[in-house]
Amino acid sequence: MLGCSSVSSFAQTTLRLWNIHGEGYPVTTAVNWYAEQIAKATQGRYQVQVFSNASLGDQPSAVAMLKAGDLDLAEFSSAPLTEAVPGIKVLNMPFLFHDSAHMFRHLDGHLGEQFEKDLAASGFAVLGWYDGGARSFYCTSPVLRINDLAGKRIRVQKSEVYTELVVALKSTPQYVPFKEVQTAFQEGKIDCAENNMPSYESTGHFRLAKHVYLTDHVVSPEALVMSTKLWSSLSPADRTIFKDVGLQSARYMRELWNKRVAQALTITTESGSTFSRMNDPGIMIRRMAPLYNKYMKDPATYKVLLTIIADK
Ligand code: GTR
Repeated sequence: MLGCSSVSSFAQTTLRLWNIHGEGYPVTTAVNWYAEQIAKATQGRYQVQVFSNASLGDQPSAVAMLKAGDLDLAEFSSAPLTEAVPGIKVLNMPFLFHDSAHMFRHLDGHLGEQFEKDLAASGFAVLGWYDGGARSFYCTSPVLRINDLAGKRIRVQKSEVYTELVVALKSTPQYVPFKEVQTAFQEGKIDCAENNMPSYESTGHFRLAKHVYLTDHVVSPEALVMSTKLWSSLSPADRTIFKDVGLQSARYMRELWNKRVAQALTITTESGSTFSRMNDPGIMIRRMAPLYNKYMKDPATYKVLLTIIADK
């Protein structure tokens, strides 16, 4: 947080917001909107400076910086957050949420409140849940069935659940920062990656890995968060402003997201990507048994898992 005295009668504080995506991506548009609205709602007392494109470092280091209070705000996906907060690990579980609507029914309700408490206790005050969509695999060679993924080097985020998921498919997980995946494809260091369609398109990965295997294996959220260090220094009135505007930005992001998914499919199809849908999800779900067994036994996750499974 940079405190600067302004020439006017009130103090102005500049906050730094970290974001991984580039201009035009739904997350970026929503956090830019957030910055503008915060300036308006606080009559300029707070200015949010948005650093997009991971210009302040990759996502795992930004998570550590925010936790330490060296960053004020950020938009993170659930994978690096779950590394910092084991209580929310189920948010990356394969085939848990059917789709974003199912996920938000839980996140906008009691479970969301519980996740927010867990996150706050670890240094992250949630201002809004954004959509991370449904993730699928994409590869440099055709994938028509699950067994075609076996033996492939698959780029994943550095996260326990994603690692286990790929190992359960008999593939080799490769940790590559998001911004380096393109180079890893170009240099032949990976055969596949997995992501949602807007990221597949916005990163240009679709030009290098044309074969999409539509599995929707993880439907997960992202979150706009503030460091709890900053949150606890705010007045109750300012907390209300930061949270209310955060919730509005999340609604805005979710609308933009749905449009962007459709747009990404059109762009990648027109450029020659091929899509094959997994015919029998049951086969992949059965492969995930080691993960379900593990997290059903883990005291940090089993209650939440049961709650979601009971309300499918
Ligand atoms: C994207 C997500 C990013 C990052 C990326 C990745 O979908 O929005 O925050 O997590 O995936 O795979 O590294």
